[in-house]
Amino acid sequence: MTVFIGCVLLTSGFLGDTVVIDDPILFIRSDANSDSRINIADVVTIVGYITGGKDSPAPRCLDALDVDDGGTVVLNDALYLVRYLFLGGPEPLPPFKSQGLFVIGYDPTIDDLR
Ligand SMILES: [Ca+2]
Ligand SMILES: [Ca+2]
Repeated sequence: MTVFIGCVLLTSGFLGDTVVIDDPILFIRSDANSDSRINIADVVTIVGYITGGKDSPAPRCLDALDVDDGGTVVLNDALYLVRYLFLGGPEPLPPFKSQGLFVIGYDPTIDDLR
């Protein structure tokens, strides 16, 4: 079974069903491709969205792409995530991690992204 809570893929298994809970504002910041993992694929998703790559699927949650919580999705969000993943840079802004574990949450700041 595959379960999406808002923008977050929580589980995948063997039943092949998909459950979507319609709360699009719950997310993990920087999980741009909504697979509940934070890695280079999320950087690729952000760059694909910014450049309008036709092979890039539409992101489920634009807030997740806004890594620096600046209210816009721009190249700096991809660079921020690269710095975090590979150069020891700061963590993405909340909702991201709490006590070392990824957390699903709401955007603490008001912006036009969903
Ligand atoms: Ca991801
Ligand atoms: Ca941003």
